[in-house]
Amino acid sequence: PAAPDPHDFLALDAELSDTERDVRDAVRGFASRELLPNVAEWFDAGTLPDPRGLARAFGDLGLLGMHLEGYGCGGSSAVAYGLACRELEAVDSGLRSFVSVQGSLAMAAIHKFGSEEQKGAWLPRMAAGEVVGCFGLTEPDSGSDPGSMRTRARRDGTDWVLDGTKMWITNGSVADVAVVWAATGEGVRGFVVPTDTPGFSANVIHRKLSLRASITSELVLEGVRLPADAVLPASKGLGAPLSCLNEARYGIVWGAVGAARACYEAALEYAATREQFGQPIGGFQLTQRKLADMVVDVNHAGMTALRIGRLKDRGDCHHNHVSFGKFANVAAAQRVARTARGVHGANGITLEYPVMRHMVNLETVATYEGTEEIHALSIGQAVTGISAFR
Ligand code: TGC
Ligand code: FAD
Repeated sequence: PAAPDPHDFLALDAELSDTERDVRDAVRGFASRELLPNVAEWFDAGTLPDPRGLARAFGDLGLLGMHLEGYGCGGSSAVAYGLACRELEAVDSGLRSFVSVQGSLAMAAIHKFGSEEQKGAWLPRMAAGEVVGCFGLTEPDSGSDPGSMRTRARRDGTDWVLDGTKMWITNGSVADVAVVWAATGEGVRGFVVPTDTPGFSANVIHRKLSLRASITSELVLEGVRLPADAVLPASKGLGAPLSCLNEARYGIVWGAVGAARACYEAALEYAATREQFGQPIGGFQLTQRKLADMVVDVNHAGMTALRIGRLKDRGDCHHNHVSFGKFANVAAAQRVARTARGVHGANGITLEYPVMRHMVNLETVATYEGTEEIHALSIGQAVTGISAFR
């Protein structure tokens, strides 16, 4: 048998279909041409300078809502979508987030719970990247426990009126449309809010030390009056936003593999070229142990992503499987990023190398879409049958 390829030790990509490989190559090619050369500058600037241009480019590539059916969406397999997330997050978690929030949160909410009119009005333009969406669930005092949200939607005649504040909303101040979750007399419901509606405003959150190549905002809703048809008709209860989270969390299961792979590959190259004590640092036993730990984490995470993707494609992926993948793969990527940063010595703390950028991005990835603790509790509940959330 052939010796393992250091860049795909368990030959996991050999398990992919031709179509899946084509998606991988198209996204990897675009990412290395258009994103990788610029991402350190964007991260340094703490923003995305041209989010609308980026949305159109992602739309042209077919990445926005690529796993949704119809309405101009790609209808790809879950594995193909996962590979796209992997290749984007190998560049930067913020870029995968851009695609996740548009396709797996804002578009998925409209696709799952919207009327035919809402789907037709929004999804084709969102798939093309002409319209940018955001997803407002988290609030200043309601993060892991979204059921405690204070944003309220009340009826006024046939209209709805929304009041409240959403916090930490990716693309909030770029978006043309916000999917906002609010408590109503009939439980939590989703609303499609054009961001030019009077009473809606968004403020960029500055001074982030993580996910800097991504725009994060506060949304303020003050007496936002919406017509009766702004509510997502099939959204009833907290399960509705949570089912959208499953889609975005699934993308993170794969994305974390990309971030981990990028850090491992950077460390492998650095270990081969950096010399101390008259030899490449990759020749020291302690460095080899680090490379061994990293390659195992990257491949374990890759296997987990592929397994969960195949379960999803055959309709057997429970949300606890997604919790397993998010919990395991983000932690693995964090270990790899920290180790790779160390292998780079002083160079590792700069933006000349990707490792510390990934390392600090992964602090966000471990927090959003359910913290490490929340997914540990989901897995704990799944195996014991006992809920320990409260
Ligand atoms: P609980 O009583 O357990 O559940 C309420 C209802 O929802 C159902 N459910 C789910 N349904 C689908 N998918 C899931 N993952 C589900 N989890 C629970 C559940 O069966 C129940 O249904 P029913 O019919 O019985 O009413 O709710 P709880 O209040 O105890 O909370 C459970 C908990 C803690 C797991 C949940 O609230 C949670 O996941 N918290 C974390 C919040 C979170 O992840 N927020 C993310 C915000 S969006 C974001 O971060 C975007 S980042 C940008 C990017 O992705 O790049
Ligand atoms: P908290 O819920 O206050 O948690 C604080 C700590 O307490 C954590 O360690 C947590 O694990 C722990 N904890 C909480 N409950 C328990 C428990 N029962 N048992 C044990 N430990 C517990 N949200 C959106 O809606 N849309 C977005 O687009 C979005 N984008 C984001 C982008 C960025 C850059 C960031 C950082 C966040 C984003 N979020 C978004 C918000 C994100 O989902 C929340 O930050 C996350 O759900 C955690 O909520 P919190 O920050 O309020 O932390």
